[in-house]
Amino acid sequence: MELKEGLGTYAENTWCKGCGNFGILQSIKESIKKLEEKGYKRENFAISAGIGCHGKIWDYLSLHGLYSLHGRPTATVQGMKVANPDLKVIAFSGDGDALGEGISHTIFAAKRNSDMTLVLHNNGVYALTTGQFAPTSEKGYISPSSPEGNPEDPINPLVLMLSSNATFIARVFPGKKDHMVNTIVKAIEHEGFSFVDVLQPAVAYVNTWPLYNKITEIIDDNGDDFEKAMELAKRKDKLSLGVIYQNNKKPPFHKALYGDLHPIKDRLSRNDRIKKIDNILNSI
Ligand SMILES: Cc1ncc(C[n+]2csc(CCOP(=O)(O)OP(=O)(O)O)c2C)c(N)n1
Ligand code: SF4
Ligand SMILES: [Mg+2]
Repeated sequence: MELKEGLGTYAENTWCKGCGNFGILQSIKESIKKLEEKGYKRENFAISAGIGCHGKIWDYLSLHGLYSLHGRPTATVQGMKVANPDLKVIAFSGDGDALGEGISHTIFAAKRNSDMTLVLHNNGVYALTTGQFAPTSEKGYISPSSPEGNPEDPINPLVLMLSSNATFIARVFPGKKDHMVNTIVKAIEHEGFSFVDVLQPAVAYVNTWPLYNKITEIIDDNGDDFEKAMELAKRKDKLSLGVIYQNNKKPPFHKALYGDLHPIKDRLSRNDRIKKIDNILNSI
């Protein structure tokens, strides 16, 4: 596939006017450009996306990748990375996608420290399917599936990721774009699992722009202080933006699995593979 210079595509954009997804798309484009300036190659980025309004970002980015099933973009990019460790892989996932249908993939990618970035389009709603309450919807949220108000408490994605041993956890807001771009660059450069919780207004359902503009606060990067990270994740008076937690001591999954082997470059020839299999069979 030929990659477009400006990272955009010819696909018609069908997001609602004012949707926070526009800020995510723009921030990703700027982040990729910054990474290219640092020497990363465009052809070595690979992306996947789930199903939902967020998933359309796949159509709007001229990058290599594979459109996934609902809840499976994280599984998809992990496969890409394990097969080709040269890649920088990014999964775009909705709050329903990553914390509902695909929650086990999200937890296990963090647990095994897969070298990937998960961008969570956290709009607190199943947006594409007309606004049903999602895992991060506020209690009391009135929707087609909760006409009397959502009876459940929301999942806190940052607390979930800390408990799952994610090695990089950040929160960003498209209303603070330069900060968002710089944080996404840090997330993609992190060697291991990086989780970026994006506070994404879905204006068609709840216009959270004014609220997030008011209660978000940019913090200094926290580093690997786990207790402080939990405090920041649970804080309610303000929503902290920035790197909530980063731990560089754990090896990424593919290195723990096969060290410096490169499954593509170090691939055995057909004859060598047959010989190896013969040896195994003969030794039984
Ligand atoms: C296995 C499966 N279950 C349900 C659906 C229907 N479905 C498509 S999009 C969607 C909502 C997605 O919500 P979210 O992941 O939060 O993305 P958003 O639209 O909010 O960006 C659902 C339930 C589906 N496509 N596949
Ligand atoms: S329904 Fe919500 S998430 Fe989907 S495009 Fe419209 S504003 Fe954005
Ligand atoms: Mg959603």
